Amino acid sequence: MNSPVKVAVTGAAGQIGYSLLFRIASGALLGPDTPVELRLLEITPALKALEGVVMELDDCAFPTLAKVEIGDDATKVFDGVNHALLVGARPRGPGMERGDLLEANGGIFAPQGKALNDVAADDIRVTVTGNPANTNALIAMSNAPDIPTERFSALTRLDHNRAISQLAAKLGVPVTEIRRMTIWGNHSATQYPDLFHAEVSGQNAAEAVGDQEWLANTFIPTVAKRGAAIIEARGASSAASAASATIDHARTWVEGTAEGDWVSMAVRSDGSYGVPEGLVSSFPVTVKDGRWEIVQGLEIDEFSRGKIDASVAELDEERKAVTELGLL
Ligand code: NAX
Repeated sequence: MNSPVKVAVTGAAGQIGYSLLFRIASGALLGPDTPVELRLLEITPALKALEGVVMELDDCAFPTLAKVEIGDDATKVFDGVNHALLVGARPRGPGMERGDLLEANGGIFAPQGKALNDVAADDIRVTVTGNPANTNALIAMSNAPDIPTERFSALTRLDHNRAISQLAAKLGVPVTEIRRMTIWGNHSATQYPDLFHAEVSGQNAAEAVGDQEWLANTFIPTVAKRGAAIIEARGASSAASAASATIDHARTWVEGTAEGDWVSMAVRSDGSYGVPEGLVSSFPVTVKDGRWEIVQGLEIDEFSRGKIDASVAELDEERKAVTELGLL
């Protein structure tokens, strides 16, 4: 057995946490040979509920779960952590404007970024799931000047997985036949799931579909509005699938992408594909030896350009708003 890896999860007593913690503890993130030490952060009123979740974790007797620590102080909980999965966030309440939402989340992600900066391990990797995920990641990154910016990312893997699943269902093929899916832009309804560079059994996906009408008017909105459809059906937002995607994202970051394939991650833009530098935007990335790289050289046609630009414009507005709020 290797020595334990410390994985922090915030919002650990929430819905996503209830699925995520058990998957991590059972080895789904780091494999059967790597023990995990869970560091769970919650707000004070949720600590009692979190104690109950920890009792259940104990009751699973997971061979890979070395230790669990909980608390409401980020500086203690993040001490020495190797992975930080930032799930806890402030949801939009009744009458809340977007600016209020960004401000409330700034109050969470700025101090968490500072705490990570001060106490996390040198190899820290940060994945932001809590919404608005891209801009929350930007806030955390900006408040952690000593952590390399490439160690911050936001989750668009759930959108990526949804896109793969919708395409596989349309073509009647297993999901394993689909490669090179890309989500561009923001994890929001403006995101752009791109079939022009995806492949199905080695064939271009847009050509395999052969139906621009379906692509533009069914596929894209179905993927982009899937979160709302789940709320409508389940009466609660996606939780198990979001936890699963969070694990996929963090695991790919450790293990790398398969040869010839890529995944979607929201990472700091270096200006690639005309996305303004510094925005945390979703791109196609390959990962090797724990480092991601934006896939270069994809041809972007007019249709895709318009969709990417619209989502990136939203990110740019969010950045302006949090800059004005003094959160960066
Ligand atoms: P819940 O409301 O069930 O849980 C959130 C938890 O975070 C609560 O227990 C709360 O006490 C805790 N929390 C709040 N502020 C905190 C702080 N400062 N420090 C630590 N914990 C804090 O939400 P859940 O359904 O688990 O969703 C969590 C977040 O994921 C939400 O922001 C949600 O919008 C976002 N999602 C992101 C997705 C993605 O693909 N990026 C998809 C699923 C999900 O919608």
